[in-house]
Amino acid sequence: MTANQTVEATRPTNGGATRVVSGTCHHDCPDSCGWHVTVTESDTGPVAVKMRGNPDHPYSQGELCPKVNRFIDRVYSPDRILTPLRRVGPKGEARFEAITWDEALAAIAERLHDVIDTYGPEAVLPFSDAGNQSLLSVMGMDSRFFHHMGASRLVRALCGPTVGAGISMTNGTGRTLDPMQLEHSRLIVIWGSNTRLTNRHLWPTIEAARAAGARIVVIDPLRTITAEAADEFIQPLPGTDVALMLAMMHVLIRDGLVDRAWVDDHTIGFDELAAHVASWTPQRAAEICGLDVDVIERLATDYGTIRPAAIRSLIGAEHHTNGAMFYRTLAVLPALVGAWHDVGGGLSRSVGTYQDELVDEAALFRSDLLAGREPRWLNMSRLGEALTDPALDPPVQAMVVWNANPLVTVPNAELTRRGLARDDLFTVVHEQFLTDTARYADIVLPAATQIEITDVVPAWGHLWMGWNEAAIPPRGESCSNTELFRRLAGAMGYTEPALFDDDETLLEHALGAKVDLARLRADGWVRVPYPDDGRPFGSGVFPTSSGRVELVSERLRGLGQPALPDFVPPAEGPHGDPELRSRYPLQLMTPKHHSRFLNSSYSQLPKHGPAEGQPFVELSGHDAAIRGLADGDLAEVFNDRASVRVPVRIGNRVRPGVVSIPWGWWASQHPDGRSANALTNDTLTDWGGGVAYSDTLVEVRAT
Ligand SMILES: Nc1nc2c(c(=O)[nH]1)N[C@H]1C(S)=C(S)[C@@H](COP(=O)(O)OP(=O)(O)OC[C@H]3O[C@@H](n4cnc5c(=O)[nH]c(N)nc54)[C@H](O)[C@@H]3O)O[C@H]1N2
Ligand SMILES: Nc1nc2c(c(=O)[nH]1)N[C@H]1C(S)=C(S)[C@@H](COP(=O)(O)OP(=O)(O)OC[C@H]3O[C@@H](n4cnc5c(=O)[nH]c(N)nc54)[C@H](O)[C@@H]3O)O[C@H]1N2
Ligand code: SF4
Ligand SMILES: [Mo]
Repeated sequence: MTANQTVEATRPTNGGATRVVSGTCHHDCPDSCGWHVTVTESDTGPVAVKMRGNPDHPYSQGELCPKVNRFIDRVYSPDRILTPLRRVGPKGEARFEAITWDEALAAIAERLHDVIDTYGPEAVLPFSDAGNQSLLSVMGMDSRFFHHMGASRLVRALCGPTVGAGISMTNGTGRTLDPMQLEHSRLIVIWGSNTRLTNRHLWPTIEAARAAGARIVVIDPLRTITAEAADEFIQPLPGTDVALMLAMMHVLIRDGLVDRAWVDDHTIGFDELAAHVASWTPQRAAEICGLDVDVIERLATDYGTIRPAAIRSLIGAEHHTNGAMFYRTLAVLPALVGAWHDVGGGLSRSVGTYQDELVDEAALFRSDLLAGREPRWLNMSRLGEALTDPALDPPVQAMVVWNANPLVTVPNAELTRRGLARDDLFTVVHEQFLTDTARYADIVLPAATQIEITDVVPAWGHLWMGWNEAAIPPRGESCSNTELFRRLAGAMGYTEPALFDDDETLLEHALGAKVDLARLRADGWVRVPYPDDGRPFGSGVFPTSSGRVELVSERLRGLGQPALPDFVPPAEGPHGDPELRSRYPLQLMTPKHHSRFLNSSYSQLPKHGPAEGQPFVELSGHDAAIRGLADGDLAEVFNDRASVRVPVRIGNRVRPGVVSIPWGWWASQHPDGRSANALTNDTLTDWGGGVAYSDTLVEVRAT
């Protein structure tokens, strides 16, 4: 099967020829599934009529998911933006008129030049995330364009960098175990990941391990669908897991379950760690985590005695002020029991670093176009602050948004809204749909979808880099992200040749040295290099300065962080500021929850949103009863940031003291126009630049 080859040559009833084009899903999802798009030739050009999983894809094996099974509906949705639009009403009201690309580009160039002339180029803020995580679509031409301009730079850390920064402090790299190796594990601890929802194509591997005798433990503050499928479910209070990990270390050392030979050969700082965790008794952790002592004892004993032992995690647990410490500490556990020694042992998280090794980022991003300038960095998690802070010099006067819907995805959303509503802010949004963010744009530009773009998808959840062949041309006047920046560069009058490279040249620059692109295109995917014996650290050498796993970290000490793993309670958490807790005693979680949603990307579509019901807040029976709330009552969830009105659902997913508003709905779909992120905390994580969505305290009352 080849990626762009015609595999069927039939004649449908309308007389047009049919072909099947192979591609790869672009969503910010670990699974990066392979698909087949059936295309029919019609009088008006090629039409995509069907999309199915590619049965030959080595990871997804023919299955897509409830989000993407209806991707064709998304592509041909009557709500797709197909022409440039100019705002004609107040910001947020979504009154626009269609204009031509020439008009749009002229208006954008005039305004950006004005801003740059008056305030300097740093007054321009590029804002993007991973709406399309394909190699060229996620970053490249935009970097070149904004580097050449000298615009502010964006710290993109809503998702993932905190995990990597945490694990690196222990292992010297964020590189981890290939999740497919879990098939060899006999203990799988899924720690802060909702695999069956967010990483569904990994579940068969976990079930295969279970069939071969593996025990599956899930550790999560929420009783997720993954927790329900586990052999054991452990439900700590949010943000307290580091205490649990320290107590596990205590038990492992106390009971002689440490692999001393491996520890002596491959770690530094064991004696200091042992002295430190001596006081971290299961009793102490049990009180902090809200767990029973015997649960902690059993978990530690299982972890110290069952081999191969693997820990699986993704992202959710990083969203606390101690999020990097969570992952730094988690990475210590496999070292203590020598788990890396075993095939199927160790810590499994992103395998993106294996893919990154094939990409020449310098050639793609062209930082040299900064020409010695060092524009400031603004953190995407603090977008509201960046747009409203009177002390910011220069102020952000123009913003170009693509691949992102920040009004829905960034914490402290009402502050973002106040920023976006500023009359003196010029906002350009390149989008497929009129999102909450696009409603505030001065100019909206139409974006193509993945089946209209040729690109390469480096996966972070498995080892296959996928080719994505455009199945149909861009609909209407939409264009890809790379084409957007070529057009903007032309409109600005820039002449730097690197700003006009076509996609083929870009792929050659980015991958040509290490990947046979013709082969990738023909085969549809290539497996990235990974150790043949399945063990990422089989040699026992780690890329830290000591070459060993750093149980004690001088680098962390240098950053003003604890050199040893330590529990730092989040201020807005179960053991945080007592005054705040007296006003807002409930911990709010805003997890991914809906199988038909992918972040903010599907809730507006008729076969996705309505099928998932409507936004709600889930409370335990205990918390509902003491507030006089019954199932279905409309409640107000509030804190100092905002208040959100949602119906109550009494359920067993949350324990007393914890509530949940599943995330993914747009603010404009909430009854009072404010989403879960109106309430969430925009405090940054300890290190790594991420953000503490889940350190959010609220109160709930009847309305
Ligand atoms: N409360 C709370 N907030 C969260 C999270 C949470 O769990 N709870 N999760 C966080 C996480 S992990 C993430 S990754 C972020 C996700 O945040 P985002 O990346 O902003 O969200 P997405 O919905 O994946 O994509 C955003 C937009 O990209 C657009 N898009 C798709 N393809 C293209 C393209 O090719 N070109 C252009 N121009 N646009 C395109 C889509 O139409 C969509 O509107 O949200 C974070 N926010
Ligand atoms: N259906 C669907 N699939 C998706 C997405 C989606 O929106 N919908 N989004 C995609 C994206 S962008 C990403 S990054 C991945 C994320 O994949 P995951 O990381 O698996 O998903 P999350 O829901 O962000 O978080 C996972 C779990 O972390 C838990 N958690 C939060 N705080 C803590 C803590 O303190 N301790 C512990 N032990 N657990 C904690 C949450 O309760 C949640 O159940 O999913 C991807 N897949
Ligand atoms: S969203 Fe994830 S699970 Fe669904 S098709 Fe895309 S990569 Fe696969
Ligand atoms: Mo994410």
